[in-house]
Formats: sequence, structure tokens, C-alpha cells
Amino acid sequence: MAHYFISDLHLDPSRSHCIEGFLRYLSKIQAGDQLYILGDLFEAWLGDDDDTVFTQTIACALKTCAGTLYFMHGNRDFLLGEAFAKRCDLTLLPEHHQITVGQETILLMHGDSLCTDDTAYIQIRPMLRDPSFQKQLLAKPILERKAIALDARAESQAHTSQTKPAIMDVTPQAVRDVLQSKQCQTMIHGHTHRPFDHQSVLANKIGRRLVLGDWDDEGWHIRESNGTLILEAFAL
Ligand SMILES: [Mn+2]
Repeated sequence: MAHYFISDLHLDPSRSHCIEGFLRYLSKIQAGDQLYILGDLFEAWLGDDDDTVFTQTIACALKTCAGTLYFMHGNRDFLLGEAFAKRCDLTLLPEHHQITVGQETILLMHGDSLCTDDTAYIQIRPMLRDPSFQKQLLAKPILERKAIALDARAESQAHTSQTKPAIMDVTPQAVRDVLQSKQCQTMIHGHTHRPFDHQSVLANKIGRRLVLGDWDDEGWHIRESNGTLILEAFAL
């Protein structure tokens, strides 16, 4: 029995190499294994009622996976809801979730809330995560939601290209604050697409921050085996 952590697959019908890689990945997960999907599994999520061949393919693969699956929202698939989760046997996790592996408590997050220098995004984030805003959005016809998602993506790309790379990374202060408030010394997150195993993130020289990579030319995961966490890339 092992734990696996992935994020930022950005699955989309146009990214067939990632879809195929993910289907192969799921088929290798065994009964008793736990797979944690830490957000941005999908490039965009219009709502659980957006039923396409693509969403059916992914739902079927998740549902038939032998392991136990957990899902945390990212900044792109924050509209994924209970209906889709139920259909795939996914357990939805809150935006901070702690698990215990061996002797160690690990804090799981998507990572977007740690990029506190990105003030434009940090300001709109509470609205995007607000259940009443989401309800209003989901009440719109799918075509209208699709147009809104395309606009948001174009705006996000423009914002990313105009923002200094350092601003799109987590801030040390945000990392320390969340680890201290959650009384935790190890965290795993994605979002920044900067895979790395950071040691000594706290003032007292302890603490560890493992960052997942996004799936594109290769896939990334963190594998836990016998209590040891290993960040690995693999061919898709
Ligand atoms: Mn993200």
C-alpha cells in the first residue's frame, strides 16, 4: 500500500498525450493504494453537467481505478462538484487537508493561495471560491459558461505573461504562516509548475515543501513508500 500525489495535469481534449498518460497511470494504481489529486486535474471545468466524451472517458477511468482517490480543487477546476465526485468515487477534500503517513503529518494544498505576491489573483480568489458565486455561475447555460471560461483563460494568460516570474511563485512568508497555523512541518502542493523538494523552509531549519510538476512533456508525482516521500518525473 502506497500513497501517490499528483496535480496540474491540465487535462483537455486537445492534450491527448496527457489523457493517455493519465489513463495508463490510473491503471497501475493498485487496490489499497491512495491517490491524491491536488488540483488542476482539468484545464477547465464548466460544471458537472458538461457531459462530453472527454469527461465520460476520465470519469470512467477514475471510477474503475483500483485505489482510493481523493480530489482537491485547483484554480482551474474549482467548479468540480459532488455530482462528478460521486460518479467517479472521488472524495472531495477541503483546500487544506492533513494526512498522516507513518510518523509524519503532511499538509496538502493546491498552492495558489501561497502565491501572495500575485495580488490581482489573491483579491479575486475568495469570490471564485464563494459557494453563492459558484451557484450563480453554474445556473448559466453551458455555452455562456464556456465563453466566460475562454475569457478567463485569455485574461489569465495575459496576466501571467505580464507578471514577473517571481510573483507567480509562493512566498516564504505564506509557506511559514500556513505550516505554523496548521502545526505541520511537511507540505505537498502543486500549481507553480516548479517541481522541487525544498528542505528547511522554517526559521528553525526544519520543514519540507515538496512541489509537484505539471504534466506536459513528462508526468510528475510524489510517491510514498515505507514512509519516504520521493518526487519523480516519468515519461507519458
Ligand atoms: Mn493551479
